[in-house]
Amino acid sequence: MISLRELKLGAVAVAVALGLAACSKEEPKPEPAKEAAKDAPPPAPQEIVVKIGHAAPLTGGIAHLGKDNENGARLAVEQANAKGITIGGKKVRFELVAEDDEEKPDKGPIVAQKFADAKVAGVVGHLNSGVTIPASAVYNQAGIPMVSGSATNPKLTEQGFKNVFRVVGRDDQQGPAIASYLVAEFKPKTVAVIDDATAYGEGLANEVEKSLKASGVNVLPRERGTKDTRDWKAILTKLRGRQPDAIFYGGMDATGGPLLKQGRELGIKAVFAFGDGACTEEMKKLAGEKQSEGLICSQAGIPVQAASKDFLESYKTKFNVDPILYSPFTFDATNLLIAAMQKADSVDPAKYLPALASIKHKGASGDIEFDERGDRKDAEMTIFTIKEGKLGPVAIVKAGRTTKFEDFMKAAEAAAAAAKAAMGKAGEAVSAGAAVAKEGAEKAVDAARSATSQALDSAKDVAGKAAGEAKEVAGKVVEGAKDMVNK
Ligand code: ABU
Repeated sequence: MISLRELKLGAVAVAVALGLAACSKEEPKPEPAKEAAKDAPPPAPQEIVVKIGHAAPLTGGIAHLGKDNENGARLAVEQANAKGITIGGKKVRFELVAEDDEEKPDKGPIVAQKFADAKVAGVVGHLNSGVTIPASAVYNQAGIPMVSGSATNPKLTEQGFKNVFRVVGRDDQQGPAIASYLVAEFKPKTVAVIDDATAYGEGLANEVEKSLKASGVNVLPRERGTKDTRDWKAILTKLRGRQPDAIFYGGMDATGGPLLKQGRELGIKAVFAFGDGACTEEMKKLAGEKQSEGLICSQAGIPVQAASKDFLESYKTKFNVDPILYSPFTFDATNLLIAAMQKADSVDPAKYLPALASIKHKGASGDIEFDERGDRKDAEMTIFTIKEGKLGPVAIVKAGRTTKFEDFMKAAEAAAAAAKAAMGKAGEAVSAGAAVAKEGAEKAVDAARSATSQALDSAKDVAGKAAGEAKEVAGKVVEGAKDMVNK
């Protein structure tokens, strides 16, 4: 006869045995709705729209340059959206909000306030220094980071605003570069300087004049027009009488073209030299092929034709025209804002601003870093000339050193090849590392598999034994129960 304790144990053992039996049975089929929910992909991250403002003249004499700037920014936004960027756990769709500031200084703050009201996360622009400088005060007040791809007047980054950046060089770099090229190549004794009375034109003319005078060149009293002057004949006729060896003009191509044309028509033989705003293919159309021959001009950055191949091809494919002047820079400016947001994992201007200030970026216009003022470190200056009807770069001035453009390109190509080779080596190293890691992982998986199967085997043994014992005890329980009933 078995004891009461054995009976209890037996009851437990029966329960265990029945439980084991139940475990070996097929699971009941889950309800279809529940199953579908389980198999559904995880919910897509929530999408947010991040606005980036772009401002430039889209009407008026330099609308072609404004559109070129906008195209650069638009291309960067579209490429970022095509990549599908996630920031702060949310999928981001960037939206370019483009405004026409009409090249008017008083329109700058109005457009800036419009952007602030629209809660843009950052601004690319403006094009003109004279518009960017007053607009920058509004962006500073609103805490909106802004990056100009073309404004070159030094004052822009000397206001102590922490949110203001530019990816082109400054006119106190550009002025000396074009002036020294003029002096070295043409050895002028007397130079006339004209400007368009804008922050850019006048500022650049001042820098050129300073450098020329430092080289011992006689500079004639300043002549001045406006950003809308198309008739320069009175000024040019006056200057013709002074017989300058060269004429420097600080202004944009829309006004520089007629200046050059009328100068030649008046029989002026002097060398004409212009700054970046008037260093475009447009010059040949505005002044005429013959009249524009021999023009020298500068750009406060690399020439557009030296921009990255990817950028040049993508721009042409998208807009069906070649980039004109600053679009590689506005493309970079836009990408800098986006890269800073990614680095900070935030689209909040206050949070990503420090990331923007310390960014290191490989852009279409070269490697970009900012100094403490927000100026581009080590910006290149390019000197161009129109020769045989072609506007082409002839020299690059960097850190006061002048290099022939062909030599600059050779060095850049060698550096690109070296970088490619280094990337290839890094890729091989990564692959080798990956192979070792793969082998290790396969071994670990095998070991885990065998441990699992051993564990399963012993679990089966234990379960089998337990079931056997349970059966035996259950038999005794039944017998004991029968005895108890009989008694
Ligand atoms: N850098 C030339 C044109 C733009 C400006 O006003 O600075």
